Amino acid sequence: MGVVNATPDSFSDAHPGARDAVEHGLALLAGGADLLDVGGESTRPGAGRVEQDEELRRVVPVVRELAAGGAVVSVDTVRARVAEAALEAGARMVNDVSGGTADPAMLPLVAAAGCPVVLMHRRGTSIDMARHAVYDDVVREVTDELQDRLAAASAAGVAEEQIVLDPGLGFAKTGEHNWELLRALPRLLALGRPVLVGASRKTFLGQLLAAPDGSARPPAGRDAATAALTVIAAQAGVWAVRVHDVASSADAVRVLAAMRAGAPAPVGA
Ligand code: PMM
Repeated sequence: MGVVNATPDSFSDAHPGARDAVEHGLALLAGGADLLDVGGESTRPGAGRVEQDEELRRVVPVVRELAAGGAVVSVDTVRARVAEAALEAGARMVNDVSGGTADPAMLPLVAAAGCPVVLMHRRGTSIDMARHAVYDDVVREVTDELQDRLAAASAAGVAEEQIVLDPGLGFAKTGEHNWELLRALPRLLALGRPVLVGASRKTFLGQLLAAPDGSARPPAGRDAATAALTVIAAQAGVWAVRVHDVASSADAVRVLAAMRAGAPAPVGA
């Protein structure tokens, strides 16, 4: 899943104009993306809300053009109205980082549309999530809370087979919480639903790759580490990874697929 941020303020990879965002989406498809995730509201820690009309203005034209060109598009939004407009414009999936908690109309909308939905785990909102990063047992609590979201979606009429779960790396999680969740991917998969992982260029990778003076590696220098996590996620059996640099992760997945297939080395190699 390639990230298309139609936002002026994402922590990495902002594409403020519709033309710019569409071109970026096309480049991600050329790099091997199966799916494009278009979002108009930054979720970086501390980010304020964008007005609904502004989010619609950013997202809908980009979804429409990419979908018209044949791309499979998901819309990254917590607003039912934005999800609805994006589905009308050709999106086929909704990616809700609030897991259906931010807007009471979201789960009923998804149920009525009959489309797949990503329910991501988070606590609090972008404004206050840092202070919610407190767990006794992060894996058990995230797993339990995802199970609750699954139950809420089912109760709202969403077919279980349409639901994808996501541990929400970095959303009310410290770096250590993220690593614990990544080590526990089999436990998330044991919930019985496909799992999406979004580790791409996130702060915990910047911290892992910090310079000797302790300063975090900037986002653009985190793609090799992201691709390493793509291998680990794919090996564990996750359904998709949400990444900024699609080409490196697509290559990584191909390597894993070749290993699994026992593919012979090319002649002359
Ligand atoms: N991360 C971001 C935004 N949307 N959606 C899902 N399902 N999972 C994620 O981990 C996730 C997401 C934040 O990253 P960005 O600012 O690069 O979009």
